[in-house]
Amino acid sequence: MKLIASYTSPYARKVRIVMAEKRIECDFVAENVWSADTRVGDFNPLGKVPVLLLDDGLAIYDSRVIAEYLDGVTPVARLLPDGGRDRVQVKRWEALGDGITDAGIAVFLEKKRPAEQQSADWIARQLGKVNAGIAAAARELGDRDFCHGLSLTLGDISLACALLWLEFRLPDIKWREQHPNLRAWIEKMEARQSLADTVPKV
Ligand SMILES: N[C@@H](CCC(=O)N[C@@H](CS)C(=O)NCC(=O)O)C(=O)O
Repeated sequence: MKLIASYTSPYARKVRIVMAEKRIECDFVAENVWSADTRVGDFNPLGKVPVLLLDDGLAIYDSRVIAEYLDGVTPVARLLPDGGRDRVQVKRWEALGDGITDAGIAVFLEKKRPAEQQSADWIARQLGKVNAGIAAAARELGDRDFCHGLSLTLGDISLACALLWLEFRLPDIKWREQHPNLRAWIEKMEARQSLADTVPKV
């Protein structure tokens, strides 16, 4: 099994944390999707990472599908409840985390365009989603240790990857200062070996 990914992708980090928590061994294949000679399209027609390449040749994308697949590979450290409303609630947290990341990446990419081509309206629209998403996460988390239930789930992993990617790429968004409960929660998350081992590197 190979994970085709980059060391900076927040979606790939989600998958790497899932693997670490569940003690799943996997080869890492570094891929720069922005380089002209990227081969990522051979595995994912959407040209995005992460992609999980199984030993039988099946290429799985995107990160949510990969995470769900991995959670079923071993019962160690289950990250998704079996079904029902609990599973939906964890997937909803995952959607919130991923959605914050999606909007943050839209801002980051727009800001990389030449200044005269950038749209201030587009940036403001996407920043609105980032800030509303963070506020909702803070409100719904409250003082709990985990997004849902009494143990780590995919919801916590997705939200942590989103917030830590924002801090890495869009440090003007001061979510730690604005939301002390998110700060307390992320400090506990960052103490996990799986997060320490997957800090983005350029
Ligand atoms: N929804 C996808 C998003 C994946 C994604 O957008 N990955 C970025 C890297 S962080 C990418 O490969 N972008 C290349 C592109 O959009 O062309 C997932 O969860 O895996």
